[in-house]
Amino acid sequence: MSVPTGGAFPQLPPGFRFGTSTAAYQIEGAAGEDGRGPSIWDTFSHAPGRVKDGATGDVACDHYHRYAEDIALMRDLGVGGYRFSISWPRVLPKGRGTPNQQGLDFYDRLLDGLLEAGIAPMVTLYHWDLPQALEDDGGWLNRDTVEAFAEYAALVGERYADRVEHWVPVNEPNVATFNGYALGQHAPGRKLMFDAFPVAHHLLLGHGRAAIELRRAGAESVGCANNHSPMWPASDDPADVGITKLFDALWNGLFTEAMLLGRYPRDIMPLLEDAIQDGDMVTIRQPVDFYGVNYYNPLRVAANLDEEDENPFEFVDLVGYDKTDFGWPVVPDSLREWLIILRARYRAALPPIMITESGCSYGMGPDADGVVDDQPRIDYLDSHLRAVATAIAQGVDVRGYYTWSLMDNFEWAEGFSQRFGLVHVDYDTLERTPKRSFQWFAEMIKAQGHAAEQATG
Ligand code: GBH
Repeated sequence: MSVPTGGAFPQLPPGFRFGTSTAAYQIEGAAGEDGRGPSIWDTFSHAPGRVKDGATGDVACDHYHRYAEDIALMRDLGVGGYRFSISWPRVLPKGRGTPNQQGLDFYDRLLDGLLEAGIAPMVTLYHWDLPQALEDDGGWLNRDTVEAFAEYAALVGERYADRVEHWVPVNEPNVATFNGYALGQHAPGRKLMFDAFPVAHHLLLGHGRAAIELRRAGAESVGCANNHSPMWPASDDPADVGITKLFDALWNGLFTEAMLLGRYPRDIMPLLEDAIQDGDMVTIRQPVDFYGVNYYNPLRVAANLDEEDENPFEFVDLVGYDKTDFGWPVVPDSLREWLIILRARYRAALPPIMITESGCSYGMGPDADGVVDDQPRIDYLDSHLRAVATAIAQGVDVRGYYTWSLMDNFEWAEGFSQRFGLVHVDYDTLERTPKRSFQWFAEMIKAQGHAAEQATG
């Protein structure tokens, strides 16, 4: 198999954890089965015009029924870890109250199957599928949702803590706030712009309350999965530099500072202070055992000088870089850059880092021989793992890399049109076909610790 750079596989330190990542609504399907309640993503995807081609997660990858096959694939891949999310409305159809036993049983089967295959589970509690019943009461704008989330965390903590290696209370609270409540491209599709900030505070409170409940239930490792992008100003014009700083504070700073330091960046305090009650910042700053980074690409930011437009930010194309099929620039060194920035900003407050997502969308399917030749994904994984190795050599403590994603899946507003998987999914037959990147990832894992032999032949 051809290897893009250097002829050897990237080498990570002994004990480094390789894994794959997924989320419930994107893969499970079985949306109306076995007592699962509706989530905001069921509502959103069924509303006309919200998701590309009218796609929904009703069936998705049918992982709910095919989980055993998917575990077998991961055993072949040789990963030591698997990050997935629990569907809140599958275990609590109305978000709180009486649990759904069939839903709880499903995650028992999944966890037991993973452990039998020697794969350590990392479990996300909230990957954007809020029970619709809670949204009907205001969703994350309503502070009561935080208490419902804490009850849910206690329920699944008590049931599963003996089998879960790592916990992530909330996936990407920045995306949930901005894409879901400020801009409306994601469920629940609200366009509140700067009025969405209470959502950020409530998601952070949810993170803290869930961490407390999970630990009380015996969880040993609780972290986070925050989406980060290095922010590059579009020019050295002070307008662009200034607005880039502000967007960096909103996107990268707010959630991390609250979790690790128990405060909000001063510039954006005015947007949040009405939501803060006594004791909140202490609740949010729970000790985290690892800091999870979901990384995709850097952003080039400019000031939007059109004053009719409420949005002061403009995103400028990163010319000169390869793009994935999503149009996202491929800039591996910016992952290293972000890891270095995190360490410089948070120093002793920063726990060991896990890359909880990193991956790319390329659409190729099986050729005439049934082979899915996705060389660009191999290049992506190779170069990003090398960027992580370089960051480690430069002193950043990174312990794992969970690639997004195990298999092609429901890519939110893009429906099934963007494919991030190491495994191809045929959405008519639901047949799984490991891509060439899958073989590469498996060989890369096997080659750990053998760099010297390979390099010298
Ligand atoms: C993650 O979110 C999600 O956790 C996961 O569920 C999802 O499937 C996966 O990523 C892939 O999308 O301005 O064009 O340069 C990703 C959050 C935030 C990543 C915006 C890309 C900027 C794209 N995204 N970001 S662009």
